[in-house]
Order: sequence, then C-alpha cells, then structure tokens
Amino acid sequence: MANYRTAYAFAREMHPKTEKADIQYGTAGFRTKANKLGYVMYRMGLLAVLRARYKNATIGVMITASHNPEPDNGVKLVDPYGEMLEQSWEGWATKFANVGDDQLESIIAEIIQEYNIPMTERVQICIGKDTRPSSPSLAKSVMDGVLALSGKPVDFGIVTTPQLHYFVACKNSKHAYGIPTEEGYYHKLVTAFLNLRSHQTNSCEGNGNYRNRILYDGANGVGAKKIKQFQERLGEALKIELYNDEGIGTGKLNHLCGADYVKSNQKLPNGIPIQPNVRCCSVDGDADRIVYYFTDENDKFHLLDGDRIATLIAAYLKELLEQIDIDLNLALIQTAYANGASTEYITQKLKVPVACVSTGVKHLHHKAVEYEVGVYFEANGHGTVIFRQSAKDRLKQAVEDSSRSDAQRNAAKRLLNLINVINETVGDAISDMLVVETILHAKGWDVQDWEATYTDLPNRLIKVTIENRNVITTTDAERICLTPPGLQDEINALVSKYNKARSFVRPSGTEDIVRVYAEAATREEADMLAAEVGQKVYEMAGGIGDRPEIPNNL
Ligand code: G16
Repeated sequence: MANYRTAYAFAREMHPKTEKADIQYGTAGFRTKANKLGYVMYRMGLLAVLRARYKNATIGVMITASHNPEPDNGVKLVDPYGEMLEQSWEGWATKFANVGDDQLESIIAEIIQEYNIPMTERVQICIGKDTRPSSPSLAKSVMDGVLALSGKPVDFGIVTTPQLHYFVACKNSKHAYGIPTEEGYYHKLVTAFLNLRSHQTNSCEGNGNYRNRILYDGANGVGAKKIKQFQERLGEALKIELYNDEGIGTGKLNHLCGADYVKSNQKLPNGIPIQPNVRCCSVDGDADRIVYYFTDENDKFHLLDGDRIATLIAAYLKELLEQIDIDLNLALIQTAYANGASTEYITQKLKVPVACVSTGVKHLHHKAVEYEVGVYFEANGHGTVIFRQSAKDRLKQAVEDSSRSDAQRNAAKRLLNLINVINETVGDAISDMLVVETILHAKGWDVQDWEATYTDLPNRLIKVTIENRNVITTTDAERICLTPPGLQDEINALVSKYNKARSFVRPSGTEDIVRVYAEAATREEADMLAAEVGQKVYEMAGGIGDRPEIPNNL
C-alpha cells in the first residue's frame, strides 16, 4: 500500500500550503511567524517518519522558536543520538516545506526511491513543544503528518528542547543513556549532581568563596516550569530562586529577559533583583542556552557568557584528567563570536587546542565528535561536552585499576559522575548550570574568582535589518564577508582604526536580520566599531527601517 497517497490527500484537505514564499531550514530548523507554519509542521511530521524508517530509529520533532519573540514559532528534527538533523537532509526538509500540495506525493516517492526507504516499519516519533500558545495546534499538525505515514507519535507535551533530545537518545540507546521520561531525566542529572556534592569533604552550604544560592531567570518559558522539578529535588544542596515565571500566553516569553536579552544587551533582565555580588543566571525560551552574571557593589554589570562557561569546564576537565593521569585528547570548539581573550586564555594558558566553526550547535557538535573529549560552546551560552565511548571506558578502567592511587581513582569517579550531569546530546541550560555549580563548588570559587581568570575584550552585538539577508555571504567560519562586493574591505578599514579590534557580519539563520559583531580594546571603541560596521551593512546591503546609530555618548 502506498501510504504516501493518504498523506497527499490529508495535505490538500487539512494542511494546505498557505504561503507562497519559500522558507529555509536555518541555523536550528524552520522559524517564522507561527501562523505561517501549520503546513510546514505537517510536512515535518511526514519527513520525520521517512527519516526514522531510513535510520531504523526513533526521531524527534521539537516545536519551538527558542530565543525568538512569542509570535514566532519553529520546528526542528532530532536525529537518533539526540543530535541535530544530519545536514544532508536539511535540503530535503527545505524541499518538503516548499513544494506545492500537488507535488507532495512525488517528493515523498522521490525520497523513498533515493534512500530505498522501507515503508512498512512501524517507527516512533518523539514530539515536544515549548510554552508558546501556538505550540499545541502546531504539534497536532506534526502528529497528523506522522499518522499519515503510519508512524507512531509519542507526545512528550511541554518539555525543554534538550529534554526532547535526551528522550530520543535514551530510546535509541535502549535506555543505556537514561530512561526516556521526564522523571528519568531529573533522576539522572540530580543523582549525579548530589553524588558530586556529597563526595566533597566540605559542606553543601559553601566551600571557600562558593555559596549555594543562585538567582535564576526562567525567561517566562519552559525553563521556568522545569526548574521547579530541580528545586524540589535539589533542596538545600542548591538554593535556586526563580524569577520570570509568567503564565503561558502572557506575551512575556523572552520579553526583556532570558539569556539572549542579557547577552545581547549586557544588562540585568527585568525581574531579577539587584543584589551585589550574587550569582545570577538566565536561560532562554526553550532552556537550551544559559549565561551567568552579577552586579557588583558599584552597580556595574558583569557577564559570564558561553565563552566563560566553556573555559571553566575545559580547564576543570583538564585538571581532572591530569589528576587521573590519563591522556585523552581534549579540545574546545568555538565560533567567530568567541571573545578573543577567551581564545587566547584557552590556547596560551590552558594549552587546550581550539577550533573555530560556523554558528549553530550543529556545526560545533560535528567538530567536537572528532575529539575524545569535545567541549563546545557558543558565546551566547549554547553548548555542552561530548565524550567518546572509548574515553568513558578508559575512565571506568581507571576507577577499577588497583595500581592507581586513591586520589587518581577518586578523580576518575568524579569525572564519570560529572558526565552524568552533562546532557551530551545538545546544549542544555539546566544541565550546564549544574555543571558550572559543581565546578565552582569544587574550586571554592564565586563569580568574582571565576571572572578573574581572564579579562574579556569589550564587545557589542547589533542587528541590522536589510531587504534580503541572503545578499550577505561569508567564508572562513563566517569571519570574512564575500558579498556584497567591497563590504569586507570597508570592514577591514574600520577595524584598522581601533585597538585590538575585530568585526564580522553574517545573516542570522533564525531571525530576518543581519548580525554585526565587534570587539575592541575599550567599550567605547567596540560600540563605535559595531555602529560603523552596521551602517556600512545598511548602506551596501540594502538596509531597511532604522539605520544603525552612532552612540551619542561617545
Ligand atoms: C539557535 C542555534 C544556535 C545559534 C542561535 C542563533 O539558538 O541553536 O546554535 O547560535 O540560534 O543563530 P543565528 O545567529 O543564526 O540567528 P536557539 O537558542 O535560538 O535555538
């Protein structure tokens, strides 16, 4: 029976294509206004079943627009190990989303033929959604697509993006990675975290400068809902004070709060009280990113972003590996947004190799698997650590090796526990927070000690709106602009006016804008350079709306 004929009929009747303009599978799947996405969701349900049959595995579909404002929504597919959809299939996703209703049947036939996909396998598709009011009806469209090709939808309801990635990995590993339920997820992370705390000789309360209290900005999203599960389970071990937990549909999701707001504006989010030198963190709308920050006694804001988290983790892992005396190749993967000072610190001081790749965790993840231990983080707070199975096996052997000292075996145990706190499938804000808290506690550090490891170069990130963001193309991990012709020369000329300066531009893959990044020796120089490069983009690439302004306080 050719099931895909049913899919075609469904498409015409229930999920007809409503948009003429093409949509592209971007940095993290499709993202646009929620009311334009019904048919795209249905088609991603179809594609998920085809992918699952091809891989003979469970596939995930996450409905979220993460850091975007509430009227947006989006969808991305999750591959068998919990990683992002293989890039070679992104083209298929884009084709599926853009063909006319009358071509849907033939494109399904085409992909079946190209990959020789067995159409009789019964496969499961895990579906999750964030707290956007548009998510339930979009999830229904995905399910219709799954059912149309006789797949089995498994509805996880409202979950964080990294939880959905974890469920998929658990199912495909036959539970070796963990139990594919919310409870299984909390249990795995919390048990490992508490084990690490109880093995410290000092108390839970504090260690050196570390205090077990943190102010947590939930971005009025799913990260606010799910942190309550951790609060209950962690109790006194980590006192998490929750802020920004407005209800679903209040329009407050990511509004003046959340990780993206704090990182981009470099200031406190709404709702977090000013308490000098108290550790704070913000997650984004689907809780896959996190940044830390604090305000000092002079009300000065200090940001500890993804670069800081990456360097903290990489340094600690290196320390543990040295204590165990085991030689595993460890590397840190960054993007062009990484602060120059962080790259210098990690290569010169920590002597850990660094690789730079294009924006998007899919690129970082891909590079990180080339190492036995790959730490990857974007400056925006999106990242994790991946350990090869062979690395985990060697750590287990080290624990059992009686010729090793107690200190060495304990360090190996500690690292194995830490691996269980980490969500290796994708960046996970809450898991990352527990890892940071573990390391700070172990070192007896508070945020000031952490910040003292190196000094960030002041930097500024701005957005410029242009008519068609695809006129900007880049190369060299997005550090060089190829088109429009001449723009890179202008950027070079501007950069040369400032000290220790660097700037690049790239089209966003999640918003209809161009991002401009600038860093320089002083705050004034970084702000000025960002504005000047932004103006060049506006002039040379078809700017619309507000022209970037030169800051008037300089
Ligand atoms: C997504 C991706 C990230 C990326 C971010 C911004 O994050 O998962 O890897 O850094 O978009 O991408 P762009 O600059 O292309 O808009 P999220 O948290 O929105 O899913």
